[in-house]
Amino acid sequence: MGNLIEKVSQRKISRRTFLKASAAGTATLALSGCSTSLTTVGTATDVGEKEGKWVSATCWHNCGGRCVNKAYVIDGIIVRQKTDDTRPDTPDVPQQRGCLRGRSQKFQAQGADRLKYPMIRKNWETGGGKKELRGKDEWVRISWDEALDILASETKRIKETYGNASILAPAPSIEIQNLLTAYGGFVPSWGTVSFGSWYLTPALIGFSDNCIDVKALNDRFDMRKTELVVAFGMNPAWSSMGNPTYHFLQMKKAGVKFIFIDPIYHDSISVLDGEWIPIRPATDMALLLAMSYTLITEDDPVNNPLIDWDFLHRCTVGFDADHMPKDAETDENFKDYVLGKYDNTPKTPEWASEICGIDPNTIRYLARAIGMQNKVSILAGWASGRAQNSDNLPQMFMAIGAMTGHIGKSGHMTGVCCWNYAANSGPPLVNSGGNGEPYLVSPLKEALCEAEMWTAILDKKYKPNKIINSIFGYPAGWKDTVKGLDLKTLVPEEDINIQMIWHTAEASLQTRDGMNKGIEAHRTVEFVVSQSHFLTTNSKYADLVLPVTTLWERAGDIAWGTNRDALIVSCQVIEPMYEAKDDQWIAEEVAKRLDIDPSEIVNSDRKQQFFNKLAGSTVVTEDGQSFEPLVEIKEADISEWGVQGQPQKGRIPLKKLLEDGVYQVERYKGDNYGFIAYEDFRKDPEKYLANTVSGKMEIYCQTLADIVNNFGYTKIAPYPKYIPPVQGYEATFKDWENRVEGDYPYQLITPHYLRRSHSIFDNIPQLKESCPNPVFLAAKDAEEKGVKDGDTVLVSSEFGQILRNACVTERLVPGVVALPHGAWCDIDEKTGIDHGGADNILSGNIPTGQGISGWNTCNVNFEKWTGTPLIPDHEKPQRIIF
Ligand SMILES: Nc1nc2c(c(=O)[nH]1)N[C@H]1C(S)=C(S)[C@@H](COP(=O)(O)OP(=O)(O)OC[C@H]3O[C@@H](n4cnc5c(=O)[nH]c(N)nc54)[C@H](O)[C@@H]3O)O[C@H]1N2
Ligand SMILES: Nc1nc2c(c(=O)[nH]1)N[C@H]1C(S)=C(S)[C@@H](COP(=O)(O)OP(=O)(O)OC[C@H]3O[C@@H](n4cnc5c(=O)[nH]c(N)nc54)[C@H](O)[C@@H]3O)O[C@H]1N2
Ligand SMILES: [Mo]
Repeated sequence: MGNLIEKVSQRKISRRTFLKASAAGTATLALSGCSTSLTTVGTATDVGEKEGKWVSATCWHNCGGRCVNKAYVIDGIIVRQKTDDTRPDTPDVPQQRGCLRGRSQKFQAQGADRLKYPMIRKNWETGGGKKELRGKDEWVRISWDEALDILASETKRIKETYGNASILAPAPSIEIQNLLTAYGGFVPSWGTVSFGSWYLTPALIGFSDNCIDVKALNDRFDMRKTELVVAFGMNPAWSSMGNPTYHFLQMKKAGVKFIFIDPIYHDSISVLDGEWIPIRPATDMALLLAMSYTLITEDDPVNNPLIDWDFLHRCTVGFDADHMPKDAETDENFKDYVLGKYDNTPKTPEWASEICGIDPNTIRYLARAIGMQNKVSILAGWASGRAQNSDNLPQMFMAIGAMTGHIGKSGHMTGVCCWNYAANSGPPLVNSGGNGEPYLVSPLKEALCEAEMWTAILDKKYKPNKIINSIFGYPAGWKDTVKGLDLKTLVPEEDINIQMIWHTAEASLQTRDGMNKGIEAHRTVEFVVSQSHFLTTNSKYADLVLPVTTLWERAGDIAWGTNRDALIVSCQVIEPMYEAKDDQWIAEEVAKRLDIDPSEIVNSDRKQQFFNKLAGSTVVTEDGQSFEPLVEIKEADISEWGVQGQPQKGRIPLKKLLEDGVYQVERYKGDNYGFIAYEDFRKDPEKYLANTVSGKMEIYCQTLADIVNNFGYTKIAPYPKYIPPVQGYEATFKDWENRVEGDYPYQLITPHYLRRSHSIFDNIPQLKESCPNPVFLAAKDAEEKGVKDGDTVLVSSEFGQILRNACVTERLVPGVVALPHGAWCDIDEKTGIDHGGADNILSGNIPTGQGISGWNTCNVNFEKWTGTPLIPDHEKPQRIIF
């Protein structure tokens, strides 16, 4: 690559003429950030007159949607985007249309703030060199050779000095995971990230096999047969882009009524004309216990049948004294707990109301509404489980679904409706093949819980545990994992000495608990490296920053994640920007320098990997009984691609799939792809056993209590019991009994926000302008504190402080502050206050239960800021280093 800076200065394209060639009026960034334009385009007039072509593309983010995205490329520059137009749009077979973020993807790929070259911190020296300057030092451009040599020699030095267990790679990309494993191992991180208590609990109690369970609910056509949806902490209009909200609209058209239980009157409630029952965060357990109390005390099998005794009897254990599982170590049961037998506190609506803030009569109304006589769907997002001490909450959802019999029947369901598969459950109808790459697992026993990852680095102590022994720890195979383990003895703390942090395709410094501690930890270790597209927070606080290619600069891929109906493909859209390299190339180059044979960690290039996935893709047969190859591949395709493979017959020719960018299974009413979750189990629980010790759904689950308690953080019961979160509503008071307000009297929640996919897209000026990322304050609270809409506000917790401009709204429960998740921090080094509004500046490091990251349990205070008001985010300069 020649000198890009020189080429930039030689560029002749004027901004005005370029804009003419570009559909969007906001193409300035694409222009100023685009290297490929520099060598190939010549003048603007050329661009305007040249024919381009549409290239199938897709997003590469963990955003809650899975959509088709197409890029119009002229001479190597993306000038415009569109979304799915391969078919007509109908309610049953909708187009897979993209969102505001997907349609801004070109501003990402061609952003002016893309990292252009490898860079090292100016004051860096072997061993660290002024480590406290991380995050504030200047950057120096270096060559790839220098960068790779530094990276390899620091990895070697640190391994030889401190051992492999001094190298932390939090949630690493596979190439670096393989590299570090081949080099003897590293310390991965583990955590409940998205799922909170939905991480381990469901699999242990027989309510799903995994934290991501696409088979937990009935399919989208059957959902239209329900009469009432009661949804807890679910806002698909914000957090499941693509079709989920459209599927809900079809339910509404079919006459379904919606009740939403949420601290926010959000856009999904308004679009579905739902009934809003405002609730305080992390108090769903109290509400559900009181609903259970109403059901138990009002049920009359003859005159007022609310409880499905048949289902409880046949399919569950632990509901009452007559149905205890054999391995129970106490004689306590759920029903008697609800009635107050053990603590003299019946869980009445009046009891719950004090905690959750919902009127007792409303609680009774809700309980009656979900009684067994009605066709009800009880749906939950993960958000209410992203709370400290919530390990029994998924069990409570299962218990209430079982009590009311809304499991395993058409029109009835209970479970998680979230993320990519919201409102579109059932086994996928079309599947990607594998890429054929190795997956090596670090042999070390050390792994850090993300809720204490940063404090473990600072304190040099961590809590090992016996259960999470694989990197992801996905729990479907929990029985094998815990076989032979003594779950009654706790593991003592152990020493750990992290001296190197290797960041890859994650934003952990932003997205994990307690950023201020995280920054401190980053300023303590001897070496930090980060591979990224932009100067993200991970990179800003690193020593060495390596620019990597985006998916659009690679050979192509199939979108990961789930979209039951559709398989979405992406081709290479543009050439690599500037000196950006593939993560895989970096891993191979470092391997060579560490005397590791690259073939140990990588099998083939990206093109072959893409081909493997395509060739292995399958699609359901018309009768719904089996799967057949999706893609037809000819000998000529194989030689054109220059890959290894065999010709095969398939549903769609390779070229057509790549051109369309999507293959979608046609669905229609009465097709063979309907799905009722737990139907077999409900019909014959003796034959179709649940994956539990008893083979039933366990409302009392000894395994759950034993496993969770063995993590050694906090203690739970084997059945749903209310435990106030460490930082929950009760903790907003210094003295709960007398309701004396504490120093942090508000509860913070961090909803997933339209501007971003987590931290991704936060640097896109267009999105910043359209979604300003305020802090949402309840009108009553704002008035009490003299804060007006638009005022700059200082939000403080025990752990940090941020500034944001206020959006004062009636749509939020008083006592709650809502700060959108994922903004990039922008810390004023003089005051330590974050002007970016990063949510995890406010969160602490408080692991509870199964190591939960309790995003929605964080207590804060706020006040009007008397210093200089904050300018809108989009007016701040971009982070452009070179
Ligand atoms: N306070 C609070 N914290 C939360 C949450 C919350 O609600 N509140 N939500 C949690 C949830 S649900 C989740 S899933 C996590 C998400 O946590 P993360 O996964 O850490 O978040 P992302 O912002 O998606 O970070 C992905 C990063 O990888 C980069 N990247 C993408 N592709 C590549 C690639 O090919 N190579 C390299 N090197 N980099 C790449 C992106 O640019 C981005 O910087 O956050 C969690 N954190
Ligand atoms: N725009 C956008 N969409 C995304 C993402 C993103 O970053 N941006 N991230 C994706 C990912 S990885 C994930 S895991 C999903 C997460 O998606 P969700 O789990 O839906 O996450 P949230 O947006 O945090 O919360 C949804 C709703 O729950 C409410 N809520 C919070 N706490 C409680 C509570 O204790 N009880 C009740 N009843 N309600 C509560 C919030 O007010 C909000 O309206 O989103 C995905 N979609
Ligand atoms: Mo997530």
